Amino acid sequence: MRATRAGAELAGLAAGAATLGVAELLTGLLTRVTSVEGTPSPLLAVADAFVDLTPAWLKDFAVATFGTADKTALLVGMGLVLLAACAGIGLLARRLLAAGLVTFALLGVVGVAAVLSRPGATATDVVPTVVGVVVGVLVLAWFNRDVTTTTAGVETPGDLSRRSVLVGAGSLTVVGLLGVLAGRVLSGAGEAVRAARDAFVVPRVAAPVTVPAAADQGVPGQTTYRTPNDDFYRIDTAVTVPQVDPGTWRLRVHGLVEQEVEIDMAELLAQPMVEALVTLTCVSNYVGGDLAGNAVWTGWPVRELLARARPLPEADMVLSTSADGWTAGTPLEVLTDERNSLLAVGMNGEPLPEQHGFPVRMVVPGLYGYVSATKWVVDLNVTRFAQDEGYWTPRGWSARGPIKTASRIDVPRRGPIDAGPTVVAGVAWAQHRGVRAVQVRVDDGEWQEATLAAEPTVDSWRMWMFEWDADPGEHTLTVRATDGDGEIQTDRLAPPAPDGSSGWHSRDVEVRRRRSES
Ligand SMILES: Nc1nc2c(c(=O)[nH]1)N[C@H]1C(S)=C(S)[C@@H](COP(=O)(O)O)O[C@H]1N2
Ligand SMILES: [Mo]
Repeated sequence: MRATRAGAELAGLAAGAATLGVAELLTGLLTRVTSVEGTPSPLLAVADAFVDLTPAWLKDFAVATFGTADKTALLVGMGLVLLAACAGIGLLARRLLAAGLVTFALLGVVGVAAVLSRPGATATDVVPTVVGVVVGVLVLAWFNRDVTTTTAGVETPGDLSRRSVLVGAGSLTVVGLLGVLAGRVLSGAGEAVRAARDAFVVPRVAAPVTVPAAADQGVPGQTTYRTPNDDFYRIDTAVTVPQVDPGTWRLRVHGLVEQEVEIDMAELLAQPMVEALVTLTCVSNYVGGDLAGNAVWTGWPVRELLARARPLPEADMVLSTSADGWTAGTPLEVLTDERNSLLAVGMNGEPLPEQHGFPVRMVVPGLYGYVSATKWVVDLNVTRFAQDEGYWTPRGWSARGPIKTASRIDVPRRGPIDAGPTVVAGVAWAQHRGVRAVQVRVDDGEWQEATLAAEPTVDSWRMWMFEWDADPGEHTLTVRATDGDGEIQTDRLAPPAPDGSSGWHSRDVEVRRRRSES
């Protein structure tokens, strides 16, 4: 009896699900028993490895298309590819069992390679995946056991057998997926660190930041000066949030230094901490995009730590590394000058949210996040740009990433709006230079000055508003900012890669005649 098409596909799925179920369950058990976080689950390892191999244009596309949901999109996409692959292998196995089994095993090799590619992975980490693949191969062979024995072409009255293949493979698929779930739960993913974060107390500082009310203009729909943690954009390469226990966290400073230094959490928290307002911006932000956020950060200036290590004169870069192996290359000068470059432990008065780098991240005013804002930071290598490069540089992004002056119209949205007095409002940024002026232009008219909100620091963005007496019809509003050095934002259009988008943001608005006038 040969399985039906559906039966063959389902057998492939059952093999795949059995592999994942066994591998994830074993991973969860191992993690629970050894209580070592971070035995990479094969599924997530493949996702992580995929992210690392992603070319710049694809990353750019993913962020542009899915924004902060890029990780969900990746996992869903991976799931679909895996489904199709397993179903295909099931069909192949029905025709040519050996070919199906070998292809399945090759898929397993990809999983093993992905697990091994994770930073800090050891040989034993691959055990769950290998066992899972073996189980999957056996499952596939078992469902196809008849194929080889019935070459004589004797059709058995196969209805029952066919149904039993469907039922068997279907149930095994469900059991496998339950195994994946159980594995994730068993691994206790995140419990310990969640508890540590709940217990974490953000240190008090001598001079707390107070945000003046005048930093906001309160126009409905306009960005708020401070971004609540829950609304703060998130960008990183981590498919699962790295779990870093503050109790075992250490930060090492080494490389071109006179004195290697290592500090732990107790020592970090004993340092005089400061608070600073800093607006972070992602280099992937398009003109008019929302990959920027402003918070009060609590931390210890990086320059104090670097001063202890005493960088050698030839050093010009600090390569910071996160717990998951991601790196950023930051000019040494920016970390040692007077600006508030911080080893931050607090975000808007709370411990850093796990997604934003708990327990410690870097925050550097004036530079895009990809060259400075290392979350879950554990290592600072004092080095040279000529010698080392951060994660994104070999992937097509510039080694240096100063933030370009930008301005954005938040309201009005597309419209239609009523004719008459209308408030146009938004935000502008030129971190560490400040925003001196914002101008708005209606259609091809003159540039007109917008009203600026207070600017508590040049390291954060600045709100602006403009009163517009809107005439009926189609109009285009355009905005541009002038930075603290008097430099007008360029109108030269550039995409995010390689060093940040530029160009003026404009918005088409349809204005309709007021009812009373019509
Ligand atoms: N460990 C780690 N840190 C990272 C990244 C990353 O991928 N991994 N991405 C950087 C980028 S590109 C940006 S824009 C900022 C975003 O910080 P946020 O997610 O807290 O907004 O984090 C930076 N720090
Ligand atoms: Mo970014």
